This record gives sequence, C-alpha cells and structure tokens, in this order.
Amino acid sequence: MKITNARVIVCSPGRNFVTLKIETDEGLTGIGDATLNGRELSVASYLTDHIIPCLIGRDAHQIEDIWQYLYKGAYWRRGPVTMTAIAAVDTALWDLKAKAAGLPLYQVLGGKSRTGVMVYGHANGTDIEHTVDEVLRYADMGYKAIRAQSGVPGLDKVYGVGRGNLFYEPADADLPSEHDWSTEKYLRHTPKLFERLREKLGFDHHLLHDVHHRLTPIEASRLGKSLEEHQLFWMEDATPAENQESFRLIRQHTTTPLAVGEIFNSIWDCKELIENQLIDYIRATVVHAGGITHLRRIADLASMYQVRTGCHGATDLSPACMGAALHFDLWVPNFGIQEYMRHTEETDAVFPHAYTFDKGMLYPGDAPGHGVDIDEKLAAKYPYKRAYLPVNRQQHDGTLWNW
Ligand code: GCO
Ligand code: MG
Repeated sequence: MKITNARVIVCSPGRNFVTLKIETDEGLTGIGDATLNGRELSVASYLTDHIIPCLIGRDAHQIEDIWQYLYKGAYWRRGPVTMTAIAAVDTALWDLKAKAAGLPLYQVLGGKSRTGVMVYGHANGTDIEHTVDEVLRYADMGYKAIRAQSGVPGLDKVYGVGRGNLFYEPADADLPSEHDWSTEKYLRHTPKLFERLREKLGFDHHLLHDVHHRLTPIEASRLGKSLEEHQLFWMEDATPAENQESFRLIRQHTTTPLAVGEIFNSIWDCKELIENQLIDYIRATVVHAGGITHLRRIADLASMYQVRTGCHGATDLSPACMGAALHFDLWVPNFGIQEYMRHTEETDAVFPHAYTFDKGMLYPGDAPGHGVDIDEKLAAKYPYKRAYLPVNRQQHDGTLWNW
C-alpha cells in the first residue's frame, strides 16, 4: 500500500484544528490529528514543508520504519512541534493499517482489554456552590469520574472556569489574555471545595483536580495533604515537570495520587518520574507524544512501575485524536482513565466519528480504522482564526507565572 499523496487541513469549527490526511494507491485514506493549541501553523508547516515530501512513495504499512525515519532522520529530536507532526503521520498510518485489515484499530493493537473506556468530564463553576451544582449535574449525566475546578475568591480569571455550561475553551483571544494568580488564595480555597463536594456527592464518584502547574513542590505537597481525606482520583500537574526530580518532594509528603504529562512529548520527559514511581498516572497522549507507536512505549515503561494511563483529552485535541486514543485505551493493559471534554456540535459535524458515550464510558465503535473522518467541504467553511492560550501573572506584583 503506497502513499500517493498527503495534505494538511487547517480548520476552525469553533476552535482551530490541524489534520493530516494520507492517501494511498489502494484508494484508502487515513487521518491523524496534528493540533498544537496556539501554535497550530508551525505544525502545519512542519508537515507540509518537511515531512510530506518524504512520505510520498513509501509503504504505508511500515509504520515503525517511518516513525524512526522521521524521528532519527530529522536529526533534531523531540519537541512539541516535531512530535505532534510525527504523531499525525503515525495516527494516519495506524488508521490505514486497520482499514486495510478491515478491523477496528483496537483489534490491530492486540484486542480489547476491557468493555469500555471510563472517562472523566469537566465540571466547573464561578464559586464553590456553583461548582458543586455542576458536579452533581455531571453525576446525573452518568459520569463516574468528574474533574472539579472553581473560581477563587479575589482572583479575576483562573484556569478551568468556563463561560458556558458544557464547553470550556481557554484559547479565547487573538492575543494572549491575562489571568491573575495568588497561591495563598488558591490554597485557602481548594480544600473547602472538595470538603463541600464530598459532603454533597458522597464517595461513590471519582473526583479529580487540575492544579495546572501553578504551585511549587512544597505548596503542592501541602495541597495534596489537605485533600487526602477527600480521596481524589488524582491531583494533576501539581508543579511544572521539566525537573522530574521535583515530584519527589510532593510524593514524600502526600498519598494523594499524582498525574502529570499532558504537555510531554516523549518517553524521556517521564522516564525518571516513572522509574522512581513519583507519579500514579501518565497523561501523555497520542497527538503530542509521537502517536500510538510512541505512546505504547511510554505505557509499557509505565506498566513496569504500576503507573497507569490517563490520556489528555481536552477540546484542543481533535476528534481524530480522541478516536485513536479510545482504541488505545481499550487495548492498553495499564489503563487508568481517559479525559473527555466534549467537542461542540460544529466540531463534531466536521469530524464524523464512530465513538459513543454511555453512562460515563466511551466506546470507540467497530468501524475499520480509528473510526474518525473529516468532512473537508464542511471544514473549508471554517477558516483558521488565530487564538492564543492565556498567560498568568502574580496578582501582587505582575510577575509572569505558570498558567
Ligand atoms: C486539561 C488541560 C487543558 C489544557 C489545554 C491547553 O487537563 O484538560 O490542562 O485544559 O489547558 O489542553 O491547550
Ligand atoms: Mg490538565
């Protein structure tokens, strides 16, 4: 099965997405997500200008060789742009291989390890009572696991608090908007949120929380300790993870499970975190961590240390990534949970997909491949629109902080 053509489709049905479509001499096509929020066009150019010319004429079945060719062949290894571009090719090739076999992708990966994929939804509110109501609404919708984020008294804008009911879109401005931050205010507020949540919800649902890189290790340790009695499923991105060693301090102080890795793009970003059992869940995902081929390597390493997967699944990852991730999740032996932030109707219409939601679980479906397509005609109606993620500044003196 020879690759005859490949092209990049950039569209913005409610938000920006970059998609790679690969065509073959057998008439089959495969698609892969290449979206890197706020830096979309750099991946589009990497694919169009530097990768696609090297793909034409290659055997689409040689997924591993093509992966190595693109990774080692670039000479410049790793990095979000490179690894997202490689991921798009890899996802499209797995889609093609499964379609050529006439099988859903999970079968080609090794078959089902479970009946469905437990997902967590995003509940958020402007204050504690609003957030509690939203969490209860998610529980009513059937979710077994719910992430809770709340506005913080005295802070104008914080990560995780949306404007509408079901959708949260942080990349909301033509130039980065500014949020303000106070560790003290956040740390005073967050344990109260979970205390109230457990009071109203009980302990039959999993609760999760995303710190979004905004604490230092010792502050994160304090938060983790104060949340222990509320039995979180995980505390996410408690501190930035460039220095993997910094998780040791958090680990030494708290039994609240730790998750990290949505911005990781390679196994090298999590090697020490995993080998030293400093985390419980690895959040790397198909689109930003080199595709299924590389994510599988990360998951295998993680399984040796009882670290489970918890793939990133925010709306800036397209349905093509979600489809591929769900097949991966259904197969991967050390599965933990899958994030699921629903896409808007406009997005769903551009990306017809086979996956379905029922009672807190997602099911990838049995269509051949990963089960997600792109309606190019419809996509053309939504041209790219520049959109940035916000930045964060310390409230007391304006110092740029982690968002
Ligand atoms: C999450 C993430 C997202 C990111 C977003 C950035 O846990 O879902 O933290 O909300 O902020 O993916 O592009
Ligand atoms: Mg996160």
